[in-house]
Formats: sequence, C-alpha cells, structure tokens
Amino acid sequence: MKKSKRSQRLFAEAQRYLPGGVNSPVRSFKAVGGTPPFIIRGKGSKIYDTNDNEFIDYVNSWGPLVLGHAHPPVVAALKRATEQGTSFGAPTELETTLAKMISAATPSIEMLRFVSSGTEATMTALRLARAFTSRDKIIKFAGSYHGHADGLLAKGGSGLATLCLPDSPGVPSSYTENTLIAPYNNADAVEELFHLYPEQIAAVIVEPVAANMGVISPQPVFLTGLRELTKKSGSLLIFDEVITGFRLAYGGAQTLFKITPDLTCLGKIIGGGLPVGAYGGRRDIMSLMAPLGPVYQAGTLSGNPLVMTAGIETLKALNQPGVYAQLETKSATLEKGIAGVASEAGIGLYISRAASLLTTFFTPGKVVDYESAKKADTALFARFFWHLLNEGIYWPSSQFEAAFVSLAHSDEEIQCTIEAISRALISLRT
Ligand code: HOZ
Repeated sequence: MKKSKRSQRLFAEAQRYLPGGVNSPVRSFKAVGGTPPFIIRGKGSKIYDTNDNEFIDYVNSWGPLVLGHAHPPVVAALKRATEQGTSFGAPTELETTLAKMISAATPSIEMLRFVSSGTEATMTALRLARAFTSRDKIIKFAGSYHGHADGLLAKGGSGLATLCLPDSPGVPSSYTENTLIAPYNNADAVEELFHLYPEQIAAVIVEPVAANMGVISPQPVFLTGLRELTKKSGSLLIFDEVITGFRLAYGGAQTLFKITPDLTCLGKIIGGGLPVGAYGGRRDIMSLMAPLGPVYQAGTLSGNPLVMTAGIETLKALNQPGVYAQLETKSATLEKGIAGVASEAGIGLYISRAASLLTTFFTPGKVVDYESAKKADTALFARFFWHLLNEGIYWPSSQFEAAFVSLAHSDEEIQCTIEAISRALISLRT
C-alpha cells in the first residue's frame, strides 16, 4: 500500500472549500473510491505526491503532456516568457506564430481563434455553425463529450459517464431540445435524423476517435459517411479534436483519416499543458466571427502569451521526424503486453487503442459505442485501478477515460507497467 496520510488530510480540507475537493469531477476518484494522491510535482513520465510516492503517469493531465511533465524546452521558454509579462489583453506575435503552425499542420484550418478551454471552443464552433447555416439543431453522439456548455450536456461521456449522469440539472430543456443524439459509429442513424429534420440541422459534432467513453475508434465508413451526409444536406461537419489533435498525428485525426471537416475544435496539446482551446476552419465560415462578422465571442486570457509559448514549443518538438512513430511503438508495446497478460490471467478485457490513446474495457465484448462501453464492469475496473495505483502506476480513475502514453515513457517503464497490470489482473481472479 502506498502512504496516503498527507493526501487524506489535504483531501479532507479541500472538501470543505471545493465541491468534492476538486475543480473537475473525474479527478475526485468518486468512481473508484478512496483518496486521490495530492500531486506536488511532475518530471518526464512521473508524478510525485505529497506523501513522497512516485507514480508512472498515464493521465498526463488528461492528454496535453504528450512530451511528458516539465519538458525542458517548454519550461525554459516559459521562464523567458514569464519575465516579459504574463498577460496583455492585446495582440502579440506569438498568437500568429502558433496559428500559422496549426494551420500548416491542419490545412482545413484556414483561420482560427484561440480560447482558454475546449468547452469554449466547442460551444463557439456550434454558435458559428448555427449562424452560418441559419439552422438551430445539432447532432452529437451518445457518450461523446464536448465540454460542459448547456446544450451539450445530453448523454455525455467523460465525468457524466463516470458519475452515471445522463445529463445535468440546471440545464433548461429548451437548451437541449435542439440537440439530437445518435449512437457513435452509426452513420445510418445520422441519415435518419437528417430525414426527420430536413434543412434544420446546422452541424454534426464528432470526436473522430471517441475518447470520453473510453477510447473507441471510428469504423471505416463512419466518418466518411458523416462527411457525405453533412455535405449533401448543407450542414457543417465539426471535428472535436480537443483530445486527438496533435496526438494521433501532427495535424490530428483528420490528417490521419484524410477527412476534411468544416470546423475543428482543439485544446490540450496545443497549449503544452497550459489552459487553451481553439476553433477554426474554412475562411468563409470563420469570417463570420466578430470583429470581422457578427458572431460574438471574446476572452480576456484568449491567446495568452504563456499559453502560446508552451504551445509553440510543444508543436516544435512534435514536428520532428520519427516522433509519432516512436509514440506508436511505445503504445503498441503497451497494448500487446496488456493483451498478453490479460489472456494469461484469463480476464476478458477489450483493449481499445488509437495511437497513444488506450482504454482497457472490463468486458470481453467488442466496444463500438456507448451502449457497448457501458457493459464494462466498473467495479472490477475500480479494483484494477487501485491495484495499479498501489504499485505506482497512475492510471485514469474512470473506466470511461483514456490512458495517455507520452514520449517520456521509457521502454523499461512500459515493461514495468505491463508487469504491474499482469499482477493486477491476476489479483482480480480472487
Ligand atoms: N474531463 C476530463 C477528461 N476527459 C477530466 C479533466 C480533469 O479532471 O482534469
């Protein structure tokens, strides 16, 4: 057992001031029980808690830290930038530099706007899509999560899936009545909605690889089907690449799958671990944004110089030959290792991996959508999670979140993780 006395004290105190002791529900460990370690620092593949415990980290701040914690060039650039001032609320060259890098990597993004979170990005992309098409309805997929804007809190993944909340009180039904839901990986269901609501659907918003109900890859014709349907019906295709952007490939899932969405939402990696979001896409659509056009959105800390600096350094490091191949090798080794030890342990696991995103679903059946994801045994997952944590492996604290492999994970650490997973799975047999 890991020492946890100080974390327990800090968690008890935090709960007096912060709902659930946290500032984002999943990290409270509510789904797995117990006390979350209180982290004091991170370096490379590891994080360290207040009880002097060391963990190999597969959360990596839920995705942004593809280079690992405190990556030296990012830290050095941030130190220099901080000396120059932390926020101006005025234009800086850094914003154009990062915008150019993103646009060069992701050609569908001709123009973009930086915001401070993925929630802001998806919320505004939908506002823009509605304004551009003069239509109100949108389609999202069950178990997908696009942040916590009111209209998107319907059959959501991530924390909603973790805490078994189909939606949230406090959202008037009038806010979600224009949100239509289809099962992930089911383009036929989307076609049906287009027939039911002709010329009323502004956009389809989709995670090109679902990563908030656990990781679920798109079946071969799913995304191309969405592209054709949206084009045919004058509606926009929005890729939510907050998680997949610059993780699946430099330029995101869309460059890997060779599909051109009309709008893209980004976050996480493009801020190198600092709070960020962005939405962008076709110039004719983006030109509707104020001050160029009438659609309003603003933010005091949008395009913040520290965030832009961390993003630029992160993308520079990722835009090097062999980087994604390295990430793929590490992730494939982990997947193969887990598959091997699961079969030795005789535990029915469905291992779902897309590049460096991975989920071990505690169900033997194939997982293709939210319904099949929900068949996973969350009690078994909780025992697995705690076994790993006690062995110094920091795995996501929810069956419905992705584990993130980073470039900082060494081959030895991946082997060590596989061995710990083996022991965890064997312990589940009793
Ligand atoms: N919703 C985030 C994962 N998809 C969790 C964020 C957090 O708790 O930090």
